[in-house]
Amino acid sequence: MTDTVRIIGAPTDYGANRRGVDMGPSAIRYGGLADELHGAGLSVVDDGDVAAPPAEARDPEAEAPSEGNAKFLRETRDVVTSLADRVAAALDDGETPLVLGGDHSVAIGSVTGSARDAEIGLVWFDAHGDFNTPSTSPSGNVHGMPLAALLGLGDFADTPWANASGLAEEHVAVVGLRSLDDAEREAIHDSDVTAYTMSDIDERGIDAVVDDALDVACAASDGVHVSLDLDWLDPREAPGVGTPVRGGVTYREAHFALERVAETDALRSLELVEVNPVLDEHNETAALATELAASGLGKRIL
Ligand code: NNH
Ligand code: MN
Ligand code: MN
Ligand code: MN
Repeated sequence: MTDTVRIIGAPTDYGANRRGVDMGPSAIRYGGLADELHGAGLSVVDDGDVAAPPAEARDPEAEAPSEGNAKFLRETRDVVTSLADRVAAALDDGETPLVLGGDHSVAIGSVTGSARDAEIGLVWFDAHGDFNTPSTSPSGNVHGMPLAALLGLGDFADTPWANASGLAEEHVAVVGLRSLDDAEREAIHDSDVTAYTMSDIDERGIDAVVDDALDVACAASDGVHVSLDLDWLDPREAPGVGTPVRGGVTYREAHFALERVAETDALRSLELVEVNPVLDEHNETAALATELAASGLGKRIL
């Protein structure tokens, strides 16, 4: 990665089950992001937020892409398309994009932008697989679909704005799974994505699992995008998320994993998603996100 980090906010809640996650970028900035990154010795540029009109502003008459039961797919398309351009522009300018969500559907923009004219790897830290498609999703929430979208699975095969051309299943690792819908479980088995559950971490330790995940992603030639859903952590550490699942990684395991990411020197772009300040306790999940970003971007204790 480069020494300058470019912050890009993507304040959406179109894809989530609970409102409020659109305030994530503000909460993470307010939680001290720039200070944390400066403390890590990095230069920081804040590119502001991509335009994301509130869900209430949608025009019910406007034509929506026909994608089964996926909610707000048209709004999601508009946001991720401009986000992809911003991420690609940051990389063109020699800076490291740091995307702040928003719900996890914004990853469609971060990853397609990062994978533009490049072969990238992807590490997806999450309690969930995000492997649903519009026809398999039990909720219709697009935050449960971004990984399937990026890989062009199912209905997404014909969704050009969602497929990341420079991303192959062989270069994708998902870490921390503990909540999967039945169709997701099957789709992950049928794919060439490498997936690690919380039991894998219990059995082998965070270091072995994260090393293997990074080996998978670092096999791509142009670097790695890291997508960090804050619900990857145990809800005791990260209460401010819309779909908490007990039994997640600890504070130290999360930092260790991000420190390992930094050590690879392969980080191309990073994103922090699903921080919901309405559900948070004294902004602690947002503050935790800032710390994890600093670890991932190379903060050193000694
Ligand atoms: N699997 C569920 C769904 O598709 C929940 C997804 N929620 C997430 N994913 N936060 O990371 O609706
Ligand atoms: Mn997610
Ligand atoms: Mn999740
Ligand atoms: Mn190794």
